[in-house]
Amino acid sequence: MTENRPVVLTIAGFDPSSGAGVTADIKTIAAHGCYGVAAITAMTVQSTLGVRRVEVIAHLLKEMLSELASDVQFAAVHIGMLGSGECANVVADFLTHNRPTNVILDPVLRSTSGTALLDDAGISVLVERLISLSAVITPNLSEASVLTGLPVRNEDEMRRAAARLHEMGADAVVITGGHLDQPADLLSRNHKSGFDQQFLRAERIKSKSTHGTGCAFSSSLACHLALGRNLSDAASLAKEFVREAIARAYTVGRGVGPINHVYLLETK
Ligand code: PXL
Repeated sequence: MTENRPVVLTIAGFDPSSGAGVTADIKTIAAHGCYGVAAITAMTVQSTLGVRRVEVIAHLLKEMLSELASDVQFAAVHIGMLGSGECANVVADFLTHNRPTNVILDPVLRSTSGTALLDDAGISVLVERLISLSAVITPNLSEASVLTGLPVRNEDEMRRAAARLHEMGADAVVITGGHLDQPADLLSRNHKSGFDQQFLRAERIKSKSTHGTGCAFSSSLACHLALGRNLSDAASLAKEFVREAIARAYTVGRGVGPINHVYLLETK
Protein backbone atom coordinates (compact mmCIF):
# COMPACT_ATOMS: atom_id res chain seq x y z
CA MET A 1 0.00 0.00 0.00
CA THR A 2 1.30 3.48 -0.73
CA GLU A 3 0.98 6.26 1.76
CA ASN A 4 1.12 9.96 1.02
CA ARG A 5 3.09 12.37 3.14
CA PRO A 6 3.02 16.16 2.76
CA VAL A 7 5.96 17.43 0.70
CA VAL A 8 7.58 20.50 2.24
CA LEU A 9 9.97 22.57 0.11
CA THR A 10 12.74 24.54 1.76
CA ILE A 11 14.51 27.29 -0.18
CA ALA A 12 17.63 28.25 1.78
CA GLY A 13 21.41 28.27 1.98
CA PHE A 14 23.80 25.42 2.77
CA ASP A 15 25.52 25.41 6.17
CA PRO A 16 28.21 22.66 6.29
CA SER A 17 27.72 22.32 10.07
CA SER A 18 24.03 21.55 9.46
CA GLY A 19 22.84 23.65 12.37
CA ALA A 20 21.03 26.01 9.98
CA GLY A 21 20.13 26.01 6.29
CA VAL A 22 18.77 23.30 4.02
CA THR A 23 20.34 20.26 5.67
CA ALA A 24 19.02 21.36 9.06
CA ASP A 25 15.59 22.05 7.52
CA ILE A 26 15.46 18.58 5.94
CA LYS A 27 16.11 17.06 9.40
CA THR A 28 13.31 19.16 10.90
CA ILE A 29 10.91 18.27 8.10
CA ALA A 30 11.67 14.53 8.38
CA ALA A 31 11.21 14.65 12.17
CA HIS A 32 7.70 16.05 11.60
CA GLY A 33 6.73 13.13 9.35
CA CYS A 34 6.79 15.17 6.15
CA TYR A 35 8.98 14.70 3.07
CA GLY A 36 11.55 17.46 2.55
CA VAL A 37 12.82 18.74 -0.79
CA ALA A 38 15.26 21.63 -1.13
CA ALA A 39 16.48 24.32 -3.50
CA ILE A 40 19.80 25.95 -2.52
CA THR A 41 20.34 29.71 -2.79
CA ALA A 42 23.91 29.96 -1.53
CA MET A 43 26.87 28.02 -0.20
CA THR A 44 28.32 29.19 3.08
CA VAL A 45 31.70 28.24 4.51
CA GLN A 46 31.09 27.90 8.24
CA SER A 47 31.34 25.73 11.33
CA THR A 48 29.99 26.13 14.84
CA LEU A 49 32.72 28.80 15.20
CA GLY A 50 31.09 31.16 12.67
CA VAL A 51 30.51 32.02 9.01
CA ARG A 52 33.72 32.53 6.98
CA ARG A 53 32.40 33.08 3.48
CA VAL A 54 29.18 33.16 1.45
CA GLU A 55 28.82 32.41 -2.25
CA VAL A 56 25.40 32.88 -3.84
CA ILE A 57 24.41 30.40 -6.60
CA ALA A 58 21.44 32.12 -8.23
CA HIS A 59 21.94 30.64 -11.71
CA LEU A 60 20.73 27.15 -10.72
CA LEU A 61 17.97 28.20 -8.32
CA LYS A 62 15.37 28.92 -10.99
CA GLU A 63 15.95 25.51 -12.62
CA MET A 64 15.86 23.64 -9.30
CA LEU A 65 12.53 25.26 -8.41
CA SER A 66 10.90 24.68 -11.79
CA GLU A 67 12.12 21.06 -11.95
CA LEU A 68 10.65 20.32 -8.51
CA ALA A 69 7.41 22.22 -9.24
CA SER A 70 6.91 20.24 -12.46
CA ASP A 71 6.97 17.02 -10.44
CA VAL A 72 5.55 17.42 -6.94
CA GLN A 73 2.77 19.30 -5.16
CA PHE A 74 4.08 21.29 -2.19
CA ALA A 75 2.00 21.22 1.00
CA ALA A 76 4.13 24.10 2.32
CA VAL A 77 7.12 26.17 1.24
CA HIS A 78 9.73 27.41 3.71
CA ILE A 79 11.99 30.29 2.65
CA GLY A 80 15.17 30.96 4.62
CA MET A 81 18.48 32.56 3.58
CA LEU A 82 18.15 34.10 0.10
CA GLY A 83 21.66 35.56 -0.29
CA SER A 84 21.00 38.18 -2.96
CA GLY A 85 18.40 40.29 -4.73
CA GLU A 86 18.73 38.02 -7.76
CA CYS A 87 17.81 34.89 -5.75
CA ALA A 88 15.02 36.76 -3.99
CA ASN A 89 13.53 37.76 -7.36
CA VAL A 90 13.78 34.18 -8.64
CA VAL A 91 11.83 33.03 -5.56
CA ALA A 92 9.25 35.81 -5.95
CA ASP A 93 8.75 34.83 -9.62
CA PHE A 94 8.39 31.17 -8.58
CA LEU A 95 5.73 32.05 -5.98
CA THR A 96 3.90 34.33 -8.43
CA HIS A 97 3.72 31.63 -11.13
CA ASN A 98 3.02 28.60 -8.93
CA ARG A 99 0.98 30.15 -6.07
CA PRO A 100 1.83 27.39 -3.54
CA THR A 101 -0.08 27.32 -0.22
CA ASN A 102 1.43 27.76 3.25
CA VAL A 103 4.41 29.90 2.24
CA ILE A 104 6.49 30.66 5.36
CA LEU A 105 9.06 33.42 4.91
CA ASP A 106 11.89 33.63 7.44
CA PRO A 107 13.53 36.92 6.43
CA VAL A 108 17.11 35.88 7.26
CA LEU A 109 19.41 38.91 7.17
CA ARG A 110 22.47 38.00 9.28
CA SER A 111 24.10 34.99 10.91
CA THR A 112 24.37 34.87 14.71
CA SER A 113 28.03 35.81 14.28
CA GLY A 114 26.99 38.95 12.33
CA THR A 115 27.76 38.05 8.70
CA ALA A 116 25.30 39.52 6.18
CA LEU A 117 23.27 36.72 4.56
CA LEU A 118 21.24 39.04 2.28
CA ASP A 119 22.32 42.14 0.32
CA ASP A 120 20.44 45.46 0.18
CA ALA A 121 18.81 44.58 -3.14
CA GLY A 122 17.48 41.41 -1.49
CA ILE A 123 16.02 43.37 1.41
CA SER A 124 14.14 45.52 -1.15
CA VAL A 125 12.73 42.36 -2.78
CA LEU A 126 11.59 41.09 0.64
CA VAL A 127 9.75 44.35 1.24
CA GLU A 128 8.38 44.92 -2.26
CA ARG A 129 7.49 41.36 -3.30
CA LEU A 130 8.03 38.49 -0.87
CA ILE A 131 6.21 39.74 2.23
CA SER A 132 2.89 39.97 0.38
CA LEU A 133 3.41 36.62 -1.42
CA SER A 134 3.78 34.76 1.91
CA ALA A 135 1.19 33.36 4.33
CA VAL A 136 3.36 33.91 7.40
CA ILE A 137 6.60 35.80 7.99
CA THR A 138 8.84 35.02 10.98
CA PRO A 139 11.32 37.86 11.62
CA ASN A 140 13.33 38.07 14.84
CA LEU A 141 13.57 41.41 16.66
CA SER A 142 16.38 42.86 14.55
CA GLU A 143 14.91 41.61 11.26
CA ALA A 144 11.55 43.17 12.18
CA SER A 145 13.38 46.42 12.87
CA VAL A 146 15.25 46.43 9.53
CA LEU A 147 12.09 45.58 7.55
CA THR A 148 9.92 48.24 9.21
CA GLY A 149 12.49 50.92 10.05
CA LEU A 150 11.06 50.92 13.61
CA PRO A 151 12.83 50.10 16.88
CA VAL A 152 11.79 46.60 18.07
CA ARG A 153 13.13 46.06 21.61
CA ASN A 154 10.11 45.21 23.77
CA GLU A 155 6.56 43.85 23.59
CA ASP A 156 4.91 47.19 22.74
CA GLU A 157 7.37 47.78 19.92
CA MET A 158 6.80 44.22 18.68
CA ARG A 159 3.05 44.95 18.44
CA ARG A 160 3.72 48.16 16.51
CA ALA A 161 6.23 46.49 14.15
CA ALA A 162 3.76 43.67 13.42
CA ALA A 163 1.03 46.22 12.63
CA ARG A 164 3.45 47.97 10.25
CA LEU A 165 4.30 44.62 8.60
CA HIS A 166 0.55 44.06 8.04
CA GLU A 167 0.35 47.48 6.38
CA MET A 168 3.29 46.36 4.21
CA GLY A 169 1.25 43.34 3.02
CA ALA A 170 1.90 40.57 5.56
CA ASP A 171 -1.19 38.45 6.35
CA ALA A 172 0.33 36.88 9.45
CA VAL A 173 3.52 37.60 11.38
CA VAL A 174 5.38 35.81 14.14
CA ILE A 175 8.05 38.07 15.64
CA THR A 176 10.38 35.78 17.56
CA GLY A 177 11.56 37.39 20.77
CA GLY A 178 13.96 34.79 22.11
CA HIS A 179 16.46 37.55 22.93
CA LEU A 180 14.11 39.55 25.19
CA ASP A 181 14.76 39.49 28.96
CA GLN A 182 11.45 37.64 29.24
CA PRO A 183 11.39 35.62 25.98
CA ALA A 184 8.08 35.93 24.08
CA ASP A 185 7.00 35.50 20.47
CA LEU A 186 4.21 37.66 19.06
CA LEU A 187 1.68 36.03 16.73
CA SER A 188 -0.16 38.77 14.84
CA ARG A 189 -2.85 38.28 12.21
CA ASN A 190 -4.53 40.74 9.92
CA HIS A 191 -8.29 40.16 9.83
CA LYS A 192 -10.84 42.33 8.06
CA SER A 193 -12.06 43.45 11.49
CA GLY A 194 -8.54 44.45 12.64
CA PHE A 195 -5.33 42.94 14.00
CA ASP A 196 -5.44 39.93 16.29
CA GLN A 197 -2.29 39.75 18.43
CA GLN A 198 -1.23 37.19 21.04
CA PHE A 199 2.05 36.53 22.84
CA LEU A 200 3.43 33.01 23.15
CA ARG A 201 5.60 32.74 26.24
CA ALA A 202 8.14 30.25 27.57
CA GLU A 203 11.07 30.23 29.97
CA ARG A 204 14.53 30.64 28.42
CA ILE A 205 16.71 27.52 28.43
CA LYS A 206 20.39 28.22 29.12
CA SER A 207 22.34 26.44 26.40
CA LYS A 208 25.37 26.67 24.08
CA SER A 209 23.45 24.73 21.43
CA THR A 210 21.24 27.36 19.82
CA HIS A 211 22.54 27.55 16.24
CA GLY A 212 19.64 27.24 13.84
CA THR A 213 16.74 28.02 16.16
CA GLY A 214 15.24 30.50 13.66
CA CYS A 215 15.40 28.03 10.77
CA ALA A 216 13.96 25.27 12.97
CA PHE A 217 11.06 27.41 14.17
CA SER A 218 10.04 28.48 10.68
CA SER A 219 10.50 24.98 9.18
CA SER A 220 8.50 23.40 12.01
CA LEU A 221 5.75 25.98 11.46
CA ALA A 222 5.70 25.08 7.75
CA CYS A 223 5.33 21.38 8.61
CA HIS A 224 2.50 21.90 11.10
CA LEU A 225 0.60 23.97 8.51
CA ALA A 226 1.35 21.29 5.87
CA LEU A 227 -0.16 18.74 8.28
CA GLY A 228 -3.37 20.78 8.45
CA ARG A 229 -3.03 22.55 11.80
CA ASN A 230 -4.30 26.08 12.25
CA LEU A 231 -1.78 28.89 12.60
CA SER A 232 -2.21 29.43 16.33
CA ASP A 233 -1.66 25.71 17.11
CA ALA A 234 1.16 25.50 14.56
CA ALA A 235 3.01 28.44 16.14
CA SER A 236 2.69 26.98 19.67
CA LEU A 237 3.82 23.54 18.47
CA ALA A 238 6.79 25.02 16.55
CA LYS A 239 7.84 26.94 19.65
CA GLU A 240 7.64 23.74 21.71
CA PHE A 241 9.66 21.87 19.05
CA VAL A 242 12.51 24.41 19.21
CA ARG A 243 12.48 24.44 23.01
CA GLU A 244 12.75 20.65 23.21
CA ALA A 245 15.37 20.55 20.43
CA ILE A 246 17.52 22.95 22.51
CA ALA A 247 16.90 20.98 25.71
CA ARG A 248 17.83 17.67 23.99
CA ALA A 249 20.92 18.98 22.14
CA TYR A 250 24.35 17.37 22.55
CA THR A 251 27.77 18.92 21.96
CA VAL A 252 28.97 19.28 18.37
CA GLY A 253 32.06 21.41 17.66
CA ARG A 254 33.75 24.08 19.76
CA GLY A 255 31.41 27.02 19.14
CA VAL A 256 27.65 27.59 19.15
CA GLY A 257 26.41 24.07 18.51
CA PRO A 258 23.31 22.88 16.65
CA ILE A 259 20.02 22.08 18.34
CA ASN A 260 18.86 18.45 18.16
CA HIS A 261 16.51 18.59 15.16
CA VAL A 262 15.67 14.90 15.29
CA TYR A 263 14.87 14.38 18.99
CA LEU A 264 11.34 13.38 17.99
CA LEU A 265 12.83 10.33 16.24
CA GLU A 266 14.94 9.25 19.22
CA THR A 267 13.51 6.74 21.66
CA LYS A 268 15.89 7.31 24.57
O1 PXL B 1 20.42 31.19 11.09
C1 PXL B 1 20.42 31.86 9.88
C2 PXL B 1 21.03 31.08 8.78
C3 PXL B 1 20.24 30.61 7.78
N1 PXL B 1 20.71 29.90 6.74
C4 PXL B 1 22.01 29.61 6.64
C5 PXL B 1 22.87 30.04 7.61
C6 PXL B 1 22.38 30.78 8.72
C7 PXL B 1 23.28 31.23 9.77
O2 PXL B 1 24.45 30.99 9.80
O3 PXL B 1 24.16 29.73 7.49
C8 PXL B 1 22.51 28.82 5.49
